[in-house]
Amino acid sequence: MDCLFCRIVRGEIPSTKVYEDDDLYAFRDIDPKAPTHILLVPKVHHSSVNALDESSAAVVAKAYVVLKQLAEAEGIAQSGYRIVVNTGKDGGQSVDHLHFHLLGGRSLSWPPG
Ligand code: D5M
Repeated sequence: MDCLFCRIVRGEIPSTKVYEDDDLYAFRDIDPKAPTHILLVPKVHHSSVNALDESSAAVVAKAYVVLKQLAEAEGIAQSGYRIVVNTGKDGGQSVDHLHFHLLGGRSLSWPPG
């Protein structure tokens, strides 16, 4: 597949890996928007939240546990952080492979633009 994040997961495109297991892969965002900006992706390709169904529920639940562990490892669990899943054009999604942004290390404003 030509998907950018599938290629990163396969190691065909370099990334700064911070976590990997059988189901998930995490790496640092190439254009960080906060001191911590990690992308966590399921290894199985889902184009977006819109492509999820009951069969993908387990990996999504696991993703949140891993995101919490990554926040702890980054030292931002206590100060706080944000998990973002941009979906579709209006949601600001630019890569069509489901990914969770983990953002922290500074105070994040709300609402988003
Ligand atoms: O987020 C897509 C994110 O993917 C965006 O924050 C940039 C990041 N990105 C794009 N290419 C790379 C590579 N090669 N390495 C690391 N990070 C990358 P979205 O929510 O789809 O806008």
